[in-house]
Amino acid sequence: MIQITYSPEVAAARADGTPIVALESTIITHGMPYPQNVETARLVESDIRAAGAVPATIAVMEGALHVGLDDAALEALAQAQGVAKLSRADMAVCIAQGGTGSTTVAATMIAARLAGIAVFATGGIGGVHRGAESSFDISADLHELAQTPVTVVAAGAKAILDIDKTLEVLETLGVPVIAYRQNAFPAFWSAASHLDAPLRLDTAEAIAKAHVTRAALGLPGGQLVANPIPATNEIPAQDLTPVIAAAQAEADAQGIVGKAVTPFLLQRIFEATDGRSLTANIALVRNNARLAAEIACALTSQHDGSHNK
Ligand code: PSU
Ligand code: MN
Repeated sequence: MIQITYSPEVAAARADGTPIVALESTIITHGMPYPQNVETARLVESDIRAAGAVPATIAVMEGALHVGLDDAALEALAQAQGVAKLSRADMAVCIAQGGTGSTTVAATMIAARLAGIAVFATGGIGGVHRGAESSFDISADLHELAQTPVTVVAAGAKAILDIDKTLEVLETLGVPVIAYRQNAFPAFWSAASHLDAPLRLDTAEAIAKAHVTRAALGLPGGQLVANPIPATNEIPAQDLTPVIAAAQAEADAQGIVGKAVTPFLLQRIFEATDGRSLTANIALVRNNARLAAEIACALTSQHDGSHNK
């Protein structure tokens, strides 16, 4: 088994059974500009602590798989240039070569499972890109949800994606897609997309129970909890539609492909909305962190309950 470097805070939580929430680091290195990236990372961590859980931000640093980063490591990652963006395919090579990389949703799920962490908060998962019928660009995040038993709290899929196709692929892969307290599947910067999520649950306890039940059925894979951005922070879909279309057209014209697509689109949308997209992104990640902490706490109390029986 791979050796994991735990932060003192996460090591203590593991020892005394405090609920833990995993956090990814690609959102820091590729999803937001400096210094808002590190400020957001700190806020998200304190939101999780305030909700009674411990945050575990995950990254590979000089060949070591870190679960829980101290403030100096967060700052270094946030300022670093050219950090590798690690998914399922490249994590092992990075570690074996002694490299440094931030973890996407897929790689963070892999690390969380190794560390025994059941719940993970992010902004939005990767999905099926627009034009996937010719580009074949489908995020490895979707397949990870089908095979790694972690409950991922996200504000749906990023609106830059093809949401219809993303939901179809999740259905094919057998991933439970659970909207929180509404019927509509959220669209990242907007609380609702044009589609309903296949499932809906209204409490953290119900989500925790579904997580445990899925494992009890012997099913591999996790759950996607789709938590809408708070109404006060959302950007109406009609404001974003032309911005996203223009960003996508630019990406196509410049021949942007592969891992570079999502960071390119997020940066262009940030510029075109005068930073409004970033303000919304920060609000939705914090909202997801709070719900993830509640789910982690509910999972811990359900386990404690079953031990007492
Ligand atoms: N959520 C955000 N911003 C991000 C991401 C998620 O609010 O930048 C990252 C996640 O790491 C996710 C990745 O796994 O975008 C998707 O990349 P791709 O489309 O290349 O699979
Ligand atoms: Mn991709």
